[in-house]
Amino acid sequence: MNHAIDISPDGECADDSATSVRGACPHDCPDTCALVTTVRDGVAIAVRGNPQHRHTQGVLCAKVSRYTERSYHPERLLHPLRRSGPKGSGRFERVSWDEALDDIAQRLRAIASRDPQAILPYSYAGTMGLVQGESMAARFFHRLGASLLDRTICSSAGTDALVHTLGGKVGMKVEHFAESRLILIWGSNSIASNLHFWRMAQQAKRAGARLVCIDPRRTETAEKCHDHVQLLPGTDAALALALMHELIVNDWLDHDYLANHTVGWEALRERALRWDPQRASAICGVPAGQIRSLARDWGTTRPAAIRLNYGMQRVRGGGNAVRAVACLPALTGAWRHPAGGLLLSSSGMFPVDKAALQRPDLLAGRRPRTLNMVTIGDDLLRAGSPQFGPRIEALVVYNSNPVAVAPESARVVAGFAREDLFTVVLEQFRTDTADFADYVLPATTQLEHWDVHLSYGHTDVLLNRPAIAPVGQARPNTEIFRALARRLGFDEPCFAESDESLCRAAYGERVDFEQLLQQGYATVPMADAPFAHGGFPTPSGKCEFFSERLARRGLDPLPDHVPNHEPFGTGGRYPLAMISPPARNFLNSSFVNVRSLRDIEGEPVLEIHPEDAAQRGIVTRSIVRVFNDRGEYRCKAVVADRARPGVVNGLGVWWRKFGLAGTNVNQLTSQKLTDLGGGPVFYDCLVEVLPA
Ligand SMILES: Nc1nc2c(c(=O)[nH]1)N[C@H]1C(S)=C(S)[C@@H](COP(=O)(O)OP(=O)(O)OC[C@H]3O[C@@H](n4cnc5c(=O)[nH]c(N)nc54)[C@H](O)[C@@H]3O)O[C@H]1N2
Ligand SMILES: Nc1nc2c(c(=O)[nH]1)N[C@H]1C(S)=C(S)[C@@H](COP(=O)(O)OP(=O)(O)OC[C@H]3O[C@@H](n4cnc5c(=O)[nH]c(N)nc54)[C@H](O)[C@@H]3O)O[C@H]1N2
Ligand code: SF4
Ligand SMILES: [Mo]
Repeated sequence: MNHAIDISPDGECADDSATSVRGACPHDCPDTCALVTTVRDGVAIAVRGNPQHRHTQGVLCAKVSRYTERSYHPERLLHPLRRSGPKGSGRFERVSWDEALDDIAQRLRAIASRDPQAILPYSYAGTMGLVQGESMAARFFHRLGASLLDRTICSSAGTDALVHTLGGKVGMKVEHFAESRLILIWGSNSIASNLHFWRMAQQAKRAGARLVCIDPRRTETAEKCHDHVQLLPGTDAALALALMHELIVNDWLDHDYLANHTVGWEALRERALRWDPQRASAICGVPAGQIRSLARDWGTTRPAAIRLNYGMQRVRGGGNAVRAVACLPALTGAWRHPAGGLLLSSSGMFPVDKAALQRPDLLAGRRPRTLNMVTIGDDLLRAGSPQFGPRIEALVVYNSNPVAVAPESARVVAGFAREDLFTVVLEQFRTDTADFADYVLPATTQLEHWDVHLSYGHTDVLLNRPAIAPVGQARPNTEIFRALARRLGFDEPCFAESDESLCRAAYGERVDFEQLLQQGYATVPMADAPFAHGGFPTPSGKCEFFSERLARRGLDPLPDHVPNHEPFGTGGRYPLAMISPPARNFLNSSFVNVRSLRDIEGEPVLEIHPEDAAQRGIVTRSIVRVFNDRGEYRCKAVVADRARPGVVNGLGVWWRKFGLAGTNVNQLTSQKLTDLGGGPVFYDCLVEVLPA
């Protein structure tokens, strides 16, 4: 409690005995809200959005406005646990921290003495905090010489695509969408997953802007837009190329912008001219007339903007799709206006000193192999070989729930069930992954630790101060890795660095830490209309339609339509395409165990179009078998036109143990990868659905 400061924002504190502590939402969401936690007698009694923070505006989503329910959950892990039954049985006994850490250190030391690459860290964005994410943990694994993890499970296709088109994760400022006259919401269910952007879009709509949603699912966002382009999954590049076709033939082009600020226009022009709307219509499954009218909107409205998001990336051609869409603003010179252009992720605009946090120098010249987190199922089952390196003998999981979220669960579960695998899981709850651990170590939540944040939806840095003491014996991730480092004899001073000092190191002098301490957030200076006069952070300084760097990698230097691994209409036994976007009241697999939120979601469901349902004798609430060669999943059907014909929506990501037959939708998804970035293809998945 000594870290708590009373900020008394307007009307926050009802009485003198309560303090308010400023923080940041840690979850993997573009909005990175500023939180204010009210604490009385050492107990957090409410978590609210900070009304003074311009992006949060005092509003949190339903999930985090009930954060005290999560932090004080009766099933919070309160002390270390050691496995006492067979792998995966979820049977554990309580042990002391010393017992657990001593044994873990000894096991890791023994494996490392043979080959430290047999140890694999596995983490993602359970917290997006720069400190409780990859700081002390990365130092520990670097010093150990463990295998490196390629953290691809969400955004790497789009990242690679943006790097090779615009030069990085850069783009419009979110606040300017409020002034746009046309907004394409492309592969984003903003109401569910990017609420504070949606508020900007609403503001624009009230001022007369036109909103178009491009999504195979009729989402709550699509319903509130003026037009909905309900294309087949994995066909976005075809749509974007046809839009270019129309811009060219109607001369809705900014010739000056093309001449001065782009590379490869002639080549792209030639390719796009092969994509008339008729051809795209056949691939995308939308009327050619709708494509033409969308092109007219994009070609003739100023300022026009695209909120591009993750939906289109989770298919084989996800990288090319993002590249194709990212070219569109340059064709019309949309970038000239602050309210024109595109935003996928703003995270590239933060001057984070990663090396200071992660200390790759601790590798001391060693070059461990890198494993792709998407293929954890296959990799855990692989034998040692000269190509692969050593068999994985130990796995240390933190900030992630791979048994629920990684593709092709049958393989993932088989890997985690290996009796000869030593698994340590740092967690707040007994997740599906924790059930497979040899040791489960209780981790603090955001209310209990320090952290500092960037955002991928706005441009403010946020500081998170602890509001309450750790619940039970929980410890911050950093503290757990410090303790392991001590036991392994890592005596470099960096292993003694405090969390507050790590928070300062994240941005060094580039962000005013005193301001962060005072108000909880600080804005990263960034130009409005960053590319009005070109100046893209690419090697050429231009928007690269043609990428020399991709050509050098032996890849197509121009964006193209890359058909799905499992294209619609070719499935034979598996005629339906399944996508599995998030349920609104969960965040990936987080919050599934929070009762009040799970009650809203009800149970795992599959949305299916009335025509597809009728052909199969499926009615709403009937239990269906969803299956393909990788496995089978049972859930309740919802017959509704939220699903388009031919596409079923399996809303995720439920914990397996809450599923009807102990599985979730990832039983069906594949470990294949995207064209760029080595990302997952969760939405590139053919299935059949039958009554159970
Ligand atoms: N409430 C809530 N918010 C979240 C999350 C959550 O689980 N719940 N997850 C967070 C995380 S980690 C992420 S990455 C983001 C994800 O959020 P978004 O970026 O919005 O991405 P998705 O929800 O995966 O997909 C968005 C939309 O794309 C559609 N879609 C599926 N396939 C395609 C396609 O091929 N083309 C197009 N154009 N659209 C397609 C889906 O139907 C969905 O409605 O949200 C974050 N915010
Ligand atoms: N079928 C399908 N699968 C998907 C997706 C999909 O749309 N469809 N979405 C994918 C996407 S976009 C993503 S980003 C991934 C997300 O996958 P993950 O990053 O694994 O995200 P979560 O499922 O939220 O699990 C995060 C876990 O971290 C824990 N945690 C939170 N904070 C801390 C902390 O401070 N310390 C420790 N030790 N633990 C903490 C939480 O309790 C939670 O169990 O899932 C992917 N999987
Ligand atoms: S999950 Fe997103 S919308 Fe909800 S509080 Fe966190 S940052 Fe804000
Ligand atoms: Mo994600």
